[in-house]
Amino acid sequence: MKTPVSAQAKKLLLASILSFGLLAAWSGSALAATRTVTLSVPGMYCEVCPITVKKALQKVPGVSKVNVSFEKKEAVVTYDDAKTSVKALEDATFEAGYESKLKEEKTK
Ligand SMILES: [Cu+2]
Repeated sequence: MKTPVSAQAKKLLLASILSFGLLAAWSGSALAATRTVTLSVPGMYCEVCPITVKKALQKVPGVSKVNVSFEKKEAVVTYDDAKTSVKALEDATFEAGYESKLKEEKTK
């Protein structure tokens, strides 16, 4: 009528793995505050468009860097993901008259 030691040890091990996993997930999201994404902006048709798109993106709170390429029809945006989101960036270009869509994300 006694609990085998190995069963208790297994429980302990499982508990520590679980809490470590949670901690890793939590600190991971807390550290990934700065993100750089590439938005595809297919609607830019002349050389003034990128300026309009750039201004719209720079107005979004949390955005630290914007690079718009007319040739590539894309915008590379660096932002603080605690303050804004890809959705907010897409909305900002949309309000300026240009639809945009997430192309790729680099985690730095
Ligand atoms: Cu234009």
